[in-house]
Amino acid sequence: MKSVLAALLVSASFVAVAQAPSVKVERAWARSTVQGQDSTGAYMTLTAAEPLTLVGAATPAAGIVEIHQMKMEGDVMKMRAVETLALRPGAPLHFAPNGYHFMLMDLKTPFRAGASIRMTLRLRDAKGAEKTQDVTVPVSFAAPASHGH
Ligand SMILES: [Cu+2]
Repeated sequence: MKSVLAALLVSASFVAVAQAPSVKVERAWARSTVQGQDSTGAYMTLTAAEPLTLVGAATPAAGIVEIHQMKMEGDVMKMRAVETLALRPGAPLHFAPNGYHFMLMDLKTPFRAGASIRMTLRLRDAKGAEKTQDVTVPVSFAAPASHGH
């Protein structure tokens, strides 16, 4: 009886996770690399349905993933690491080459255009519970065609 209940609980939580992606992920892409290059950037637009904090990301394709921000300081463009990023419900957060981006370092394989990598986003909800979300990120030389610009 106990094991049946446990099995029911496990399948119920599995269904809940599968049905409720924490964040809508759009326009994900990672920049292809040239020979000898051991870091690159990954970009996407994240829209949360509830207040969430992005606390990190990981991918089997890279040893290190950091959240970075490009910012003008005076007349110099600087890149710095950001520990966490708040996602406000319904407000898209854009990761792009000239702003926030995922910095993928210690790459395990070349990033070839046309391939894709898997990334896992680590998120924390308002109650402090951590969850993860898997994202498939296509690799390309440049951002995918935009919407009507
Ligand atoms: Cu960076």
